Amino acid sequence: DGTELPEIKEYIDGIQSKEKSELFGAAEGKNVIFISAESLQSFPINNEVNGEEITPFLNSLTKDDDTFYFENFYHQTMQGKTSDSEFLTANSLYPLSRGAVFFTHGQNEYHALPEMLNEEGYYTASFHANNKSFWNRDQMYESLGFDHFYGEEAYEVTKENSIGWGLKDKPFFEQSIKYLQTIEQPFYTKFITLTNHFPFELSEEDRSIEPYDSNSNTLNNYFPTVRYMDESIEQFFNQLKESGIYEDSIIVIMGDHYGISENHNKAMSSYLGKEEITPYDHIQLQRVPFFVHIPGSGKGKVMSEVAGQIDIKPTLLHLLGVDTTDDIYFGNDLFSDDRKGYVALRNGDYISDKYISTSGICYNRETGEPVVENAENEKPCAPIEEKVAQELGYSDDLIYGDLFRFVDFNKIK
Ligand code: GP9
Ligand code: MN
Repeated sequence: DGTELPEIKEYIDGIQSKEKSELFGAAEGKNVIFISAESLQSFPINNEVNGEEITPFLNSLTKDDDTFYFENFYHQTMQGKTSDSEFLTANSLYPLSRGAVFFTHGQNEYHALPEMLNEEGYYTASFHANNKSFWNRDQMYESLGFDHFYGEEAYEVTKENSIGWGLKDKPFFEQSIKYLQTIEQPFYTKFITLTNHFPFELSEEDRSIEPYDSNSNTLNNYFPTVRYMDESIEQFFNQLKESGIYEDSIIVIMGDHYGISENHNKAMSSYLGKEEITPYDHIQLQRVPFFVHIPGSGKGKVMSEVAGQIDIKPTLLHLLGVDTTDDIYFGNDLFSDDRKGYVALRNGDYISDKYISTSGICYNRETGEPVVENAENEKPCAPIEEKVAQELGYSDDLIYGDLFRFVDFNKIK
């Protein structure tokens, strides 16, 4: 019956940013083009393989005047993979520790980003060239407030333009433009890429760089498919410019989750030139790129604060000038200075400005050295550990109890 809500709301009140950031409303009325980049981690960004750049286009965005690039941004997904990243992005709630919330709680009441933008007069759609019921998207998208889902049947998929999981990213973006040109503006659209998915298959003709050479074919083949995705995003930017959509839009790019699991640590350590991948390194490898590109803004820069997928909903809503004071969510506006200062991972590990807490060890985030406990420095990671456990618990309460049923957001407004 929602009796837990006041306590949860009080907690949330304590972590929300109180000040409006300087960028509040900076993209008011603009279209949003959100690209969910399959399995893209941060380590290939501004890095090389066989002496060649892996992501030349994304690298150029990290230096671009109109782009904010978050270099310490973490994915927070669990077993629900892409769907967990979608859940985090839409709701600023945590996914579940087991299973996929898209399947288990697809019929809950939510107060998601697409629904909120709907109320602001936005048309909302998701584009993904896969079976509509994969991850129970068809059902969950309705609960999240998407007006339309352009699934596999909206695309011309042939043997020639497919590989691995389906339609290749270049034809995917190319074929999406005609839909973008006809839907009502302003729109919020999400594009989910597919080619850079395990096991990272790519035909010779689509390969612009050579694989890496190690004992892991997964890691070896990851680099050419990451490059292919980078090229597909560059091509999409150009097509958006040609079709006149670009000027009135902001473009957001996010890596959905890791692509290279810890099973490939040996190959990964050789690529990174390290003796081994420590628990600290493993957490740092959970960084995924996050870009916010605002054409003509001129304010872009590299943002080094710790951030995560939980922060996307309030960040985007504030950019679009939507007030979220009475909303229920666990992230922060990444452009506000008043943030909680840590990113919680679903297993209770966390990254704060100062520490990384994982496997029961408290690391100094800057140096990667375990923090030495002494009389003045007793259990330095413990206070935030407790907050993280509490926060994950509240998020679970909201989902398991379907508590959004008991909140009348219209009344609050
Ligand atoms: C499937 C695509 C990939 O539609 O989103 O899913 P993943 O395996 O990454 O969760
Ligand atoms: Mn994925």
